[in-house]
Amino acid sequence: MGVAFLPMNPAYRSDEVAYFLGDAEPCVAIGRPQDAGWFPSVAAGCGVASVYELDSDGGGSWADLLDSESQEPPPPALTTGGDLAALVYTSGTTGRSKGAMITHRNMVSNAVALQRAWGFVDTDVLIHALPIFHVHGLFVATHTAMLTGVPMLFHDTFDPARVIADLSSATVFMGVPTMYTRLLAQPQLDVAACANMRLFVSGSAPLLAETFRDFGERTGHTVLERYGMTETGMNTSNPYIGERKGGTVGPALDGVGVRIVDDEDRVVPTGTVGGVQIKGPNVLLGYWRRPDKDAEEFTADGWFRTGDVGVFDSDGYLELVGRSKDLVISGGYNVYPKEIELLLDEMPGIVESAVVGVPDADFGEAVTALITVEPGFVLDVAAVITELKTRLASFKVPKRIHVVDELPRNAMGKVQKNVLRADFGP
Ligand code: MLC
Ligand code: AMP
Repeated sequence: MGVAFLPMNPAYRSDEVAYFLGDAEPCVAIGRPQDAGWFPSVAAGCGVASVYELDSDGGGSWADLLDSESQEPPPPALTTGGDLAALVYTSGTTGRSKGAMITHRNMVSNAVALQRAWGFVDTDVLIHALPIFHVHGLFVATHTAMLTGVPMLFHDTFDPARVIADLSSATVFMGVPTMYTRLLAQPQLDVAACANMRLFVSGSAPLLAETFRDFGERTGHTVLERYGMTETGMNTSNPYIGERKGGTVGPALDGVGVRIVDDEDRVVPTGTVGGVQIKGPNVLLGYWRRPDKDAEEFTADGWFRTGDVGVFDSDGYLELVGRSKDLVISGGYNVYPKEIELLLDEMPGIVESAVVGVPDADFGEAVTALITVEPGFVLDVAAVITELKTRLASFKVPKRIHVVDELPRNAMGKVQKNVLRADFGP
């Protein structure tokens, strides 16, 4: 149709939605009936010309409009591979979220590479239980199935018991690590339950070694871990045929360039840790209206800086060892600490705050806030959480808040988040 799609998490609150609509300036916005009390007015306030509604059964004013015009569909717009297909907002390293401009070529090249790498065949059936507003559920899962022309058993929320009940009618499942630990918590998960399955894929966050091991022991399946990001789609994958090494995200996918560099963007020898950079037809066109960010995130010779830190082993498998970006990944959702720190620092009685991700058995990392307060001030933690929930999607709201005397700083005066993660971890 020549339009670009901007998906949004329905958990976002009005301030978050207003930011995305104000930045992207879409001409049409489509909301859910349950948000009718605020979504249309927020969209109108951002200058969106037309606001429609769509419910989860496919009804609503948007569906009515399509029906009324369905007799004579408009001629397809002239779209080329390099045209914008989607704007997907991502929390990035600094500043507010940026719109990653994803082209048709980005999507197609990645879908074809994954379809081949994971051996999709026309007898496959995919269990799709991921959110469809991030690239994992929206592109990776949906596109591999649709490109192969196979059915998806579509779950509108992730319920581990329901996934297990569907395993006997399916062949492929894709999930984030939290989904695998929650599946393992179900006693019904065993070899017999998985007898019809051929592939379990994990990504979006690190799969713990014990989850990889326990899943293999319980089901007889070796989880295939892969690595990607909004800006690049998928970059590396453990092989479908060949050794799947736990703790690694496998070699580069066909057609995708992956290199490890030092601080001067020079390629380092195999076995040396460095920054992960990506080049290929999967890499975004650029950031929406942010040439300054394009200049920062791409090298002069066109490689994209992921902000991930990794190392290649002698077999060409990539191991991710950390992130240079200040980002928490909780249950596969990215949380940008600065966004929460700015809200906390505005609250009465709070002097300053630092938000970090500490290891968590369920979410992998749990958003945790450390706060200093004015002398004699008694912080009402429950009230802080309630206030944050009015401003932020609840997955961003800290699971724990600790009041501390001071925040540890290095010689440059920068808060030492690694010290906080170690001190407040389990
Ligand atoms: C839900 N909550 C979370 C959370 N998910 N809090 C922290 N981190 C999360 N990931 C909140 C809920 O809002 C609720 O808060 C409380 O935790 C309990 O919720 P729940 O019922 O346990 O959560 P549930 O709805 O079951 O969701 C868990 C989940 C979900 C794992 C199914 O988080 C999820 O679908 N994650 C996948 C995200 C994803 O698709 N990432 C891919 C990004 S693309 P309260 O306060 O209201 O009680 C990408 C690139 C790549 O990264 O490589 O793929
Ligand atoms: P997003 O911006 O939501 O697309 O998140 C992308 C980030 O998720 C990457 O830059 C990595 O930090 C992280 N990520 C994705 N897959 C993996 C994985 N298999 N292991 C570790 N981190 C991952």
